[in-house]
Amino acid sequence: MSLREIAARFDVPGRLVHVAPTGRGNVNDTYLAVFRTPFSESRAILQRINGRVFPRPAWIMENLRALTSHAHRRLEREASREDRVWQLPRLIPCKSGRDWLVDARGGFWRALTLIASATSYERVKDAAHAFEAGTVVGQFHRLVADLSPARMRDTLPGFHQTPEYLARYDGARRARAGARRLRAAGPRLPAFVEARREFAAVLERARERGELSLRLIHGDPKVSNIMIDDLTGKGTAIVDLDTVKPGLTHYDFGDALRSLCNPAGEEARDLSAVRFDVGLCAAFTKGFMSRARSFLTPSDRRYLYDSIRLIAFELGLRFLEDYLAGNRYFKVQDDLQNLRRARVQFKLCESIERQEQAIRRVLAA
Ligand code: GN1
Ligand code: MG
Repeated sequence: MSLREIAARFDVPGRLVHVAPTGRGNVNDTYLAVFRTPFSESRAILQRINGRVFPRPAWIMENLRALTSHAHRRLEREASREDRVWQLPRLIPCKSGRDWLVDARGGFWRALTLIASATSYERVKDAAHAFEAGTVVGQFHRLVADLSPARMRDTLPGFHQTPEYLARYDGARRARAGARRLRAAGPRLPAFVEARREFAAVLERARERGELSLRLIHGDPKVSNIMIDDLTGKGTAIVDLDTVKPGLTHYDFGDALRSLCNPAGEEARDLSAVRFDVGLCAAFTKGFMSRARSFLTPSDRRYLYDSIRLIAFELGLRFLEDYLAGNRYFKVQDDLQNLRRARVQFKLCESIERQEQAIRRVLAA
């Protein structure tokens, strides 16, 4: 089945006129499909879920249904009190009535509505952008605060559980090819990891002690998944809903900040440009708290700093492990890309550590 044939199976009004890759996802394949009638146009996002990463794609769809029906109902109910129209993509079923289709090669496809007249950016623009991103992430958490995580599937077991990534890294560095790759990359990377081995369990230990509890999370609130309204400049939606599952709110808080507060971006080639910008962190946190303050507990707040430091470290570790294992998880354009990405996150993590006191002050405000 061709891409065009797949796109045409989804229930969008009109005839398919265009379908082409869009976005820069590291895991799934994403396309924009355009349909036209003699008097209108509809656009949809078409995605093939990466079956190597997500063992049960149908569970993603179950979570998505539960999330969006809850969120859309609440958004409607609250609409008249809001200063904007908050949005969240909706599933587009196939003409057959099913939510997804599987192609002849086993590829798992689904379609989502496009958030129109809005843009997501690969890198942060300014403090106003960071503030709006904060409102979007906070609004997402507010919306799902009354949705029981026990009802949702764990679509990606171990996701954001740093000790598990450490164990995988240990496996990769002990394998012959991984050991060779790690040696060639120099002694600083393994030393960096060793110095943070204890710290890696900080959030999981807090969860075991009952200080933090499972909620529903987005899982991937990086800056490029946050949509800013082109017409008003306000945050309007968060997209990329594949990792919505039970987890700690802290995974999202840390992930959003490690992404947003690095103005050089994840793919930076010049390491000296990579740093954690505390001003952007302050702006994001202000936006986030404007929506989320009411349901964060004092204990939640105590771990916010750790979450930022941890997720930067964890993502670096994930990139490094994937490089050692031969680039099987994250898509790459060249063999060294995951190694470069790891260095960027570790550099960012160091910058976070150096500014710990200033960051803690901003988070307490
Ligand atoms: C992956 O595929 P994408 O770009 O949405 C990854 C995230 C990482 C991100 C880093 C399922 O997200 O955890 O933070 O790359 N998603 C998965 O860019 O592993
Ligand atoms: Mg994602």
